[in-house]
Amino acid sequence: MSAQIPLDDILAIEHLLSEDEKLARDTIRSWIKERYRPLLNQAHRDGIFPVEIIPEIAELGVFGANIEGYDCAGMNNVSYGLVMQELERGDSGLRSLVSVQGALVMYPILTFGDEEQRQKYLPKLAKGEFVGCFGLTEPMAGSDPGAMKTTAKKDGDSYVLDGVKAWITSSPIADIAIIWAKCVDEDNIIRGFIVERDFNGFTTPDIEGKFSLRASPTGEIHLNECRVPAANMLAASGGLKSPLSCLTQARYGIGWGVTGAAMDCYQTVLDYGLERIQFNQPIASFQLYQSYLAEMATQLVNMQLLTLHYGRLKDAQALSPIQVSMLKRHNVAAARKIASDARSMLGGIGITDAYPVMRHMMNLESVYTYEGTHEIHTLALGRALTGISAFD
Ligand code: TGC
Ligand code: FAD
Repeated sequence: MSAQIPLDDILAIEHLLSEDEKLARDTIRSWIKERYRPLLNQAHRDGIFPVEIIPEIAELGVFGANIEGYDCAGMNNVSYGLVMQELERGDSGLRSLVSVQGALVMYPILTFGDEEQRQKYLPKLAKGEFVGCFGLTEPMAGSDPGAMKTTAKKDGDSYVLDGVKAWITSSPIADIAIIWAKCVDEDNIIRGFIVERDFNGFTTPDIEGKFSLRASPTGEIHLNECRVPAANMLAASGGLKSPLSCLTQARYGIGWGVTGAAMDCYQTVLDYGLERIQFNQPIASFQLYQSYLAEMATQLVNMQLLTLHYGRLKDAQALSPIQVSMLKRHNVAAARKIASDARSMLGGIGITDAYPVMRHMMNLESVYTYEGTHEIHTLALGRALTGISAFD
């Protein structure tokens, strides 16, 4: 038997990270192992998110972790990415909660809101006293959000919102929602609104029957003549570009997050293959099993190189939306393949929750679809490379 080389040593990642970055990663990794993993299988079986743990998640400083001020941790974007990686090493549903809160709720309030709105909402969101959600998708407007039907009509000091949002992460437990609507009095320009749970005409029915992201609440949002104070409009938002720029923040975190899920699948099948005996030898001794592991390790190193390089670019404020499209598209597809191969490498037991792999595999089906499907990112890249839009 020759010496085993840990995956981390192939990239030599430890040499590329600062002490603060390693601390952020290791803190979340331990918390997931000690606190979240023990809750996870039951939560997944029951199809619920364990909301009682939200204050503890907030204590870790992960909500809006890359935002400065407003009780946020003010991490750099590599630390933030490593946090996402470790959360999703646990479960994509947990990473979804955290990335929606930070990138899709806190980011638009910070970027498009006024100081009063920031002071009112951001510290509460950072401390987990409020949970937020992001309503862009509609039943008839998924990949093409510009086709949304939700409207906002000015009426005195309020806007009246009407419409239905579909597939909204955290909506069933949310205290506030960022709703994107067409302002009918302003030539249908798209603007964001902060809608609070107790505003009349706001309801959030659950979506039932999910096989994926079972430990994450997903619902609709119904806006039925929902009256929202004009002061809750995000006045600096305007046009489809505003919600799309939030998606760029969330997609960046997803690129890191799925790397964690894939690492968990790889480590599981590496350990399993060394223990599991068939034909009188560990299955990891067979060339076909080693071929799978070699491919996974290569993909994981590629994924980490992309995240780290783009993380450093983001910290230098030099990361573009199209680079983020490439990151999301590449890393999610790679993670999905790793999870699927890992499932097969576990044999029959791989279809149960004795191992985390099938849960990751099912979760990654959602991640492949949300935040821009794989095909939409293919076309976004195709448009950027050729200068020809396939959408028009
Ligand atoms: P298009 O003409 O391309 O763009 C309109 C304006 O927006 C700008 N833009 C972006 N800005 C920042 N970031 C991006 N990623 C951007 N993409 C485009 C663009 O420059 C333009 O600006 P301007 O100044 O010229 O007006 O718009 P289009 O209608 O052709 O659509 C393009 C397309 C299809 C790529 C886009 O609409 C798209 O990304 N579709 C996918 C929709 C999507 O990703 N939905 C996600 C919903 S949220 C979600 O899934 C949360 S899951 C959360 C979780 O649980 O983690
Ligand atoms: P469609 O747009 O109808 O696409 C169906 C298929 O057609 C896909 O394979 C797609 O790639 C393909 N397709 C569409 N257009 C083209 C084209 N031009 N060329 C080639 N193929 C094309 N949304 C939110 O706003 N907030 C959330 O918090 C949120 N959370 C989600 C959580 C989960 C678990 C899921 C599953 C979704 C969530 N979404 C959320 C919605 C998500 O962003 C959409 O599902 C996604 O954008 C795709 O839209 P759609 O489901 O309507 O599919």
